[in-house]
Amino acid sequence: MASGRASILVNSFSEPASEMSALNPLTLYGAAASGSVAVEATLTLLGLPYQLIEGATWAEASARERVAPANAMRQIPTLVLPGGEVMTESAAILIYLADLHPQARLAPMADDPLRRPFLRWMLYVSSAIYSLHWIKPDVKRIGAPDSARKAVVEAVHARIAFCWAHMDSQLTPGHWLLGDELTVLDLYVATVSRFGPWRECFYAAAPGMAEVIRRVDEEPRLAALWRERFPED
Ligand SMILES: N[C@@H](CCC(=O)N[C@@H](CS)C(=O)NCC(=O)O)C(=O)O
Repeated sequence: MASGRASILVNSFSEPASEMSALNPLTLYGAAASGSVAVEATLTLLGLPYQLIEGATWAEASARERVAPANAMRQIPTLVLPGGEVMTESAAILIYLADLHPQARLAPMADDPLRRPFLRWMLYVSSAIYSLHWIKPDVKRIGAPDSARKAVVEAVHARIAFCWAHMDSQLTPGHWLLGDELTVLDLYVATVSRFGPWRECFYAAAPGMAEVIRRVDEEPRLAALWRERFPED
């Protein structure tokens, strides 16, 4: 993950879906090269405007303080709904947004057999892979001394590679990860697979998913967003 700007931006990747949402937009605490980009990609595909409060929480104390009133975990993505309710947890936010807009077909519905692998892998990416990244900014978080930093980060990266390989062995992608429809799982994997140990390791660990995720990168509705939000790739 890269360091981000501390500024307030209004998304320019999508047109307002309705006058109501334009007047009362969502507020998203996020940062370039972070998990919020999956949420930004979803909001872009849904055409929902949002106010983005930028800040690289893993790198800047000021960014952590900025999000703290909304999310005491001091993490992003943190989404504030128009009525003021706060949502955290990237997988939950993505599933919620997709379910709320079924016409966009960004998630299989509850009675679709694909709903099971959809939920399984959404929660897996969150719990088995994304959560491991919390260790890396400061290995003392798990009680390891700074002198062990290199070994701890290597072990985390090895575990992440193992987890991608396991997922790859269990999925048979179609045009997209779950078949014919692009879902928020594609956006989630395209985002989290860009965190260290970076895409090269993901491609090596998960050759079956690699082709699909390259396709997600090239999705025309998202190309500008990916370019702006993962500028170092
Ligand atoms: N379980 C959370 C994890 C979110 C998370 O780890 N976010 C990172 C940025 S990508 C963060 O804010 N880290 C702050 C820190 O390391 O203190 C989710 O899935 O949304």
